[in-house]
Amino acid sequence: LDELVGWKSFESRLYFFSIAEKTWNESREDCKQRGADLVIINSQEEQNFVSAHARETWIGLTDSEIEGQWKWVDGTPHSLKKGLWMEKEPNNADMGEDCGKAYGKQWNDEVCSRKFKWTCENKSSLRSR
Ligand code: 2F8
Ligand code: CA
Repeated sequence: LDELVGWKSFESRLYFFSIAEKTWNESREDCKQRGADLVIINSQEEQNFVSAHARETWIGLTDSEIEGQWKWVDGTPHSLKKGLWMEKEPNNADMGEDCGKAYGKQWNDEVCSRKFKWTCENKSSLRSR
C-alpha cells in the first residue's frame, strides 16, 4: 500500500499532514492531486487529532465566495455557533482573511495567500473499502 505512506488514520479516515508550506489554494490543489481535499473538521475530537499532528495548518474552510459565509470545501455551510474559532475570530483582519487555519485546537481566519502547512482528508472511509 505504497500510496498510503505518509497518511495517518483517525476513526477510519485518512489524513495527510504536509511538511512544506503553501498558500491555501496551492494546498487545496495538492490535496486534490492526492485524491483528497483539505480537511473538514466535524468534531472537537477530529480537531484534537489534527492539532496533535500539526500545530498550525490550513483547513478546508473558506468564506471567499461571500464574506462572512463560511463553508467547508464540500460546500457544507458552516455555522459560526458550532465552530471552534478562537476568541474574537474570524475577524477578517488585514486586507481580508478568507481562509481557515487551525492553530492549536482552535481556528483563525487568515490571508489566503500566506503560506502554511496544510492537512488533507481522504474522501473515502477505510471501512467502506
Ligand atoms: O490578534 C489576532 C490576529 O492576529 C494577526 O493579526 C494581527 C492575524 N494575522 C496575521 O497573522 C497576518 C489575524 O488573523 C488574527 O486575527
Ligand atoms: Ca483572523
